[in-house]
Amino acid sequence: MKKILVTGAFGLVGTELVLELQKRYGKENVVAAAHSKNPGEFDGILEQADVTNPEEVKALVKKHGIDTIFHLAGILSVGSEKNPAAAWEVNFNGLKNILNVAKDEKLKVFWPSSIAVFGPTTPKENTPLHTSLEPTTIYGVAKVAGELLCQYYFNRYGVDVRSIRYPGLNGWRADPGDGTTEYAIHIFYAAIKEGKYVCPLKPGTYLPMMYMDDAINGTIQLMEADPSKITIRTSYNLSGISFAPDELVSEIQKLVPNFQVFYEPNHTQAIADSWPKSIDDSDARKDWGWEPKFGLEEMTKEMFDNLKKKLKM
Ligand code: AKB
Repeated sequence: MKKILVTGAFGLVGTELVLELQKRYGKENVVAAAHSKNPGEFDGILEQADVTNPEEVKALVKKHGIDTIFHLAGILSVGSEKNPAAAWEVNFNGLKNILNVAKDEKLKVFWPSSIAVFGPTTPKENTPLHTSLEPTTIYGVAKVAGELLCQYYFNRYGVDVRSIRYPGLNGWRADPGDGTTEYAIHIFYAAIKEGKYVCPLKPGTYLPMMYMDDAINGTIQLMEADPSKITIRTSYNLSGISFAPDELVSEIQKLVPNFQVFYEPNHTQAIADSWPKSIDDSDARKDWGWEPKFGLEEMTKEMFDNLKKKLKM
């Protein structure tokens, strides 16, 4: 990884990944590409790119002599249900465009899949990597198709594409997107700003989650692993923490004792109910040494302290 392009560079993951890549590989070697957003005080190489336009992506790759793409641009589960056609165009066709450029220009690619590949027929506890994939959301359908496309491009064209099924990610640097697990970020803003929160999921709704620092380290670790270690070319399961909203609330109440939460499940409950509660990530541990560092307590403290500083409260 000498010259890196990150698409979706100012989303929840991109914002933190770009900073870490800049630190490890040098600011001059990381190109941050966004669709339209002006990131304000960004310090680095900034480009505008629409991943649904293959010519635009190819031109960027050639202009900067890119050898690696972290393709993060995408629409999350709740946003995708609002516009399934746009979700397919960005999430599936966008990936196809990136893989085609990677094939032509011999690039290495990272692409995030998600626990959204799983559905009601998948075992809920300790969900294995190879299992029933029958998602109920268009986001999940595009992720399953995307995983198979990645594997096809590896087998057929030798594209070195690597992927992780991200669980719900908790980060504080960027604003949360339109996803199902993002309640676990919104809740911190509410605790700090208002002292109360209306939770869109019921107590007891366990979901696989992870603190952003673990996700960023895991992503770079996977990309730096020797190709001989990578046995999975669809997408690796990755596990961090598994918790339900009421458990997160109890942790936050240790820091904000008067924090009040009202449970009013909405349409995201059905999505959450279709996803696993916990994940078996033994392949990632065995193949490239994955090990998460943050538990629920550490994550809550980090989120709270950093957000308070960010919000100047
Ligand atoms: C979402 O909830 O849509 C995402 C995801 C789990 O992929 N955070």
